[in-house]
Amino acid sequence: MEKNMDIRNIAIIAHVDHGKTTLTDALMRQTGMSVEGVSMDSNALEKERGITIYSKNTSVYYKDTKINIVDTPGHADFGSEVERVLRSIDSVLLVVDAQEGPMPQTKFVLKKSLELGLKPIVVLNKVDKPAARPAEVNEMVYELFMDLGATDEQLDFPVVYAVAKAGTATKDLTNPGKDLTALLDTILEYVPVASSDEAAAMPLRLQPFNLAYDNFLGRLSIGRIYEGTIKAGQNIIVKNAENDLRPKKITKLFTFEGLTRKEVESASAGDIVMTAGLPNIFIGETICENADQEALPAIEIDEPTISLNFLVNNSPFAGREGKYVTSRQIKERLEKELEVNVGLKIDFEQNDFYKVNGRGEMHIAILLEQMRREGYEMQISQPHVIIKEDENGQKLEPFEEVTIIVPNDMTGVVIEKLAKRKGQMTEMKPEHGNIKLLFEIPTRGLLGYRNEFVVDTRGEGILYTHVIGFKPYVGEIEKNQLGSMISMISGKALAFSLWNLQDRGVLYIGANTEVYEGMVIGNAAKGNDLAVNPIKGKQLTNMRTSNTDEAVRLTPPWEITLEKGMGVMNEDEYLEITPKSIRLRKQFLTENDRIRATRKK
Ligand SMILES: Nc1nc2c(ncn2[C@@H]2O[C@H](COP(=O)(O)OP(=O)(O)OP(=O)(O)O)[C@@H](O)[C@H]2O)c(=O)[nH]1
Ligand SMILES: [Mg+2]
Repeated sequence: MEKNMDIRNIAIIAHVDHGKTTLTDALMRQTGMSVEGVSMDSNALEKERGITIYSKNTSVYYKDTKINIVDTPGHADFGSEVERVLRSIDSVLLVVDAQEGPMPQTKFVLKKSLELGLKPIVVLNKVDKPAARPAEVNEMVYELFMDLGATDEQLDFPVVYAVAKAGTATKDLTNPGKDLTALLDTILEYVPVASSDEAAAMPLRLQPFNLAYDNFLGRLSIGRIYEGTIKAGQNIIVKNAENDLRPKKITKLFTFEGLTRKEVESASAGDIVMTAGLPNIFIGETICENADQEALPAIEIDEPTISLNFLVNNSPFAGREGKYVTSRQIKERLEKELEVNVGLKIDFEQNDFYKVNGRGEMHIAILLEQMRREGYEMQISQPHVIIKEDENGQKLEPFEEVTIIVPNDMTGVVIEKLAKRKGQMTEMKPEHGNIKLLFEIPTRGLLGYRNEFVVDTRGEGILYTHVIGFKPYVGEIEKNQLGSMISMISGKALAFSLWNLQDRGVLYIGANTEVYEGMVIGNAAKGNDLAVNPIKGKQLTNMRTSNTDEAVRLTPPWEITLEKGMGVMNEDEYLEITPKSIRLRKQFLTENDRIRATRKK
């Protein structure tokens, strides 16, 4: 890098799907850093789900300035990732869908940005949508800034109108842009220069805000250089908040260029770099030149809120589909995950299971999905919330803010159910034709609710959640847990028997599914577990009946996915996960063993 090139550091933040990644991709293309078809959502799962899971860095060059950009995930379960990033950049592009307007996650990321004293640039995106209402949304964004206590300076935000998909931006809607020049110029105008000659002349201080992993280089840290210069091969000292010192050596140094990393000899204050050679480096530590330099203020990592066990798959179908099935293989994979998955904590103390703590069901589900794609098989136990104690011995549990948007006639059932689950309604107001409801609710009460919500609102409702922290435990929550319909036999499920069973609960499997004794094939509406025989054929009569089995009309099964399974599973069940299948099962497969197990309790 040239010596005194200007650097600007920004993050792109927004609610899910408002167009952060599309905008980042277009910025990279128009500055010549990538080509059509290349996306920041580079991970296979990200591509498939169409969401960003990991925040990622890129850099583009514009008018002799290097702009480091961090694209962040919009989904609330990855919200703590955004917070870390915000600590290390100088401004944000707050992207807001010009039709939808500010949504729950817009509020959370903006709140954090304002608290950190950042001055956002507002990008009203998707102004091409026929129902876009940029003027109105602009007003709503202004109100949101006010509600969140923005300073006068912050309230004076510039607004850029964009069609990220087409790669255009303008500051004046009557004069549509042809490219993203208007946005790039706004960035140069408003984002402070990342460093100064004075800072560059000081001894090195660098703080990682993200981790990455390379099979050859091991753990990598991604951080911002606040002061001084870092060189490949340099001996440095890692300091943490407790002021522990670890002398280490930077083996390799990289900066970002488009989507690739570029190996460099040195980098200076203001830049964002990736370092190799620090196997135990962690987010928020300080890399310094001398032992007597002060550590930078730590970056807090949000604590896990839910916990569950990972076990070896020991179902009768174990090992049929997976490549990696042993507990050692699962352990190694989880250890590797800890290298990069900052919100995750794992307890390897037990021999027969690993206790995995994460930031929500989606956080865990993404890990499980990654693992099954790579060929792993495993089982998980029912997720539980993590209960803590404060210094006075008071029990605390995680709470979430839930935003629900539903048609008017569905508010009754939502309010009733969330009240039962100890939710407190904090707001209720009309929002273009629908009703918006806000609740504060213990995570415990929310577990398993999503599935019910979809059914109760016939798929028309929208539900967003966001962890707000630990609060005093609210006591027992009574849930009308459904029972499970359990196969008492192994074999292939027949349409005829399923047809008889579908009145007694919702089926999770269709005809011809292979089942085993102890597998859960549906729920039992009556409440208690129900052992059934799903492979029984129609009794033969004198009539020709060979074709009746196919003729039977079945309601389509409610197929178990990772998230659905985690939501409906009971305490005494496991979710069996293989590259091809997700099955629910009883921990004890035979009825006798189950009876014996309950007697023991
Ligand atoms: N009509 C229209 N659609 C857009 C525009 N920009 C993005 N989209 C679409 O919006 C969807 C979401 O875009 P993304 O860029 O993945 O959104 P994101 O904010 O990165 O989403 P997460 O990272 O998952 O929070 C995609 O289908 C885009 O094609 C736009 O300017 N106009
Ligand atoms: Mg994205």
